[in-house]
Amino acid sequence: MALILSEVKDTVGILTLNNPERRNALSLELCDELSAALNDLKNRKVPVVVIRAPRDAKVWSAGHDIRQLPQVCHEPLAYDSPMEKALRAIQEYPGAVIALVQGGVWGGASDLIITCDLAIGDETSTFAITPVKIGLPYNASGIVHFINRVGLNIAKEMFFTAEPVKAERAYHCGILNHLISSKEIEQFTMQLAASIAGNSPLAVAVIKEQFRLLSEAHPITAEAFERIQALRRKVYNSHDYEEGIKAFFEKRKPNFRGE
Ligand code: YXS
Repeated sequence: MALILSEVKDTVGILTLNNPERRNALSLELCDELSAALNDLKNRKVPVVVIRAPRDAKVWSAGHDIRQLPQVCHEPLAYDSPMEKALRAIQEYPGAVIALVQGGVWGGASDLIITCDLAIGDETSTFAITPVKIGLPYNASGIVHFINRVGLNIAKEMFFTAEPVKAERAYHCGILNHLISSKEIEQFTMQLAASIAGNSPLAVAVIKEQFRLLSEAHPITAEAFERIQALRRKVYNSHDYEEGIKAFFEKRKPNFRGE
């Protein structure tokens, strides 16, 4: 069964997450299919892509597939992991990538949404980033995505609380470009996509790459880089990370010890 359904309507590609049994968790396989589908649309010179879950989904995506998170003592969000590769495929797609969001968005899927160029949500959309729930150290590029999108204080609140941000607030803090009713969101998103597709694809692609290069340009010293890696290693080597994953599978609250 395809985990990503792909179709092209006129000038707009539509990629639909298709793993409802696992609440569209971003499994290694689903992320690989997402990257491959984006690459296929790129080769077909499709100027705009919409990424969505099935209509009226209660859960847009449950985030990284926790069953597939590497066990303790291994980097959980490696640069060359399928999820990180899929996020870069979105960033590097030579055209606008628009998230059409209905339902709950969890963990790495929230990072995916804010990595898209635009996000359109309905009243059921919520957004949570949850590494502190499982004792996991998020990665630097993901944190930069949140700082750029919602600003330091909102990003810190999202990471520290791991609580879902509801639709209205998601719109006011910049996660969503538009908050549109569930009845109208599909038509609205397709019209927006078609209007962008009618503009110069070369200019859109180059301006998108300029935004990426300029917004990701955070100078960092070698010492700061090494300090980030050392701090993150401390976390993914910790009892808390091991306990966080175990608790998820045992469907219980984790007993974190801070070590
Ligand atoms: O028990 P079975 O086998 O039926 O499977 C259940 C869940 O275990 C499974 N499932 C997942 N499996 C792997 N990874 C996941 N993230 C995940 N989420 C769910 O799907 C089956 C149905 O789940 P269930 O019964 O809970 O569905 P529900 O409709 O009652 O609730 C839907 C959710 C999404 C509210 C609930 O499943 C949930 O809270 N899931 C975990 C959401 C979450 O914390 N995601 C963060 C993943 S870690 C991540 O993305 C980053 C690494 S980070 O942590 O840094 O943000």
